[in-house]
Amino acid sequence: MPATVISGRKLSKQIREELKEKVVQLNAKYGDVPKLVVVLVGDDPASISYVTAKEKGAKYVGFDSELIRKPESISEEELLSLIDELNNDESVNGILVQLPLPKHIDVDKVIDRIALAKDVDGFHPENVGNLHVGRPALLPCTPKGIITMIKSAGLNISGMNAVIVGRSNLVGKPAAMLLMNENATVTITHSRTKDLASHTKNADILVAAIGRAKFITADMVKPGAIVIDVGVNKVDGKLCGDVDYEPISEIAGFITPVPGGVGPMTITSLLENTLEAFINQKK
Ligand code: BQF
Repeated sequence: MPATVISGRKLSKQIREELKEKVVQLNAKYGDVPKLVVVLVGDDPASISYVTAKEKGAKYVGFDSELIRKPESISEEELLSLIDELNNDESVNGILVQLPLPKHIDVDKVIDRIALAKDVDGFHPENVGNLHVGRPALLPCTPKGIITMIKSAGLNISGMNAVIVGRSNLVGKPAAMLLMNENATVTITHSRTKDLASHTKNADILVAAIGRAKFITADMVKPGAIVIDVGVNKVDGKLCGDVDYEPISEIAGFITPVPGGVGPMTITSLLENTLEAFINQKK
């Protein structure tokens, strides 16, 4: 039997309708709606498409949203003082600096500067630390979206073997932490892992976050597994996942498509985080 497709597009639509209603209620209560500010440095086409999706999502659910564009030539100091301004602006609830940044800017300095309460990407080390020790935190958007997708299919993560391929700070590591919080048994694999397939074949949940088109092949997948494809690779101008979709959809129990899978849910998680940040700042 072919795998059940977990559509991030459909799930995002549902959640965004719910968010829209919450925004109406919050506006009635506070006379104010959440405001998200996205900062884009330079004009990388992929980054432009990502910030456009974020703005569009924010506007759709009724947030105030502002895109601040700066030239590639902006100095680190100038960018840091822009963040200070946004931190001090009470009308701003969420701040997101689109990554990657130009090489002359230290990304760690930029992330460290964002006020903890407004860090809707969940990348600030104190948010990361809070997640690590199980305290309340704004969660990184992609891993948060992955958990939402698995749960939406009515699946109970507890006790499952979760294998993550890729150990980035943005996806692999925080996904491991969230899955562990759901009582999964977690393995993080990466480019130096020996006999990768021996790990992935044991996965009830397989998270592919490598960044190489069709890297995960059918022989690496356990029958019935939940396969989560985080890849956003451009191949001949088309978006392509890290998973070899067609053959694997014949083996897996559940699979997320690319496009229309984890990507839209990443944006939806950002909207959820912005709403959460707003509520916390009103308390
Ligand atoms: C879809 C991202 C790598 C590096 C930096 C919808 C997005 C992507 C795909 C999107 C991503 C990837 C984002 C789809 C934001 C996800 O329909 O499949 C939306 O906008 N993403 C980002 O901001 O920075 C990245 C990937």
